[in-house]
Amino acid sequence: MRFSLRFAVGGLVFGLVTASAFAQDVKPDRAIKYRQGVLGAMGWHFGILGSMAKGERPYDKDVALRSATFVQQLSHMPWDGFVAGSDKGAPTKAKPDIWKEPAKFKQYQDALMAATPKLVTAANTGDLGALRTAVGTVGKACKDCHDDFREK
Ligand code: ASC
Repeated sequence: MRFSLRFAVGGLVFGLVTASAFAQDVKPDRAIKYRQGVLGAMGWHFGILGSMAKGERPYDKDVALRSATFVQQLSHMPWDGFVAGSDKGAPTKAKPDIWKEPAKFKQYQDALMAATPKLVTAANTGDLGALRTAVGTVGKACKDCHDDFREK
């Protein structure tokens, strides 16, 4: 075999082996803890916005904008943790349906990621009414997915 061809085949084999080894290396318990950490951080910051929306915490534009920005960024992150085989391996409320209906799960992810920039826009206006509306929209996106895919 020509040297360059051997090199290319070798590279391909190496790539395939390392890619599959990497997929297997994500231990279910690590994936579960990763997504719970991200969702927990998102809940922390969404909770701050929720309590301002309800008047349980004084409205503060800078605090709201900071938490809204975190929620927007975090909303992209949990999904990496729902790897195949991580329906068990550590305590989790994730329903096995997540891996049986991936298209539906993806729709909920997309709905959340489409809604969270509205929190940032609303927080930037400095208007509590606008923030309340965006909190309602994002909270519904959280709830819609939880209703179908999270154990009570
Ligand atoms: C939160 C949080 C959720 C959502 C959801 C909205 O603050 O932790 O899971 O809001 O309750 O309906």
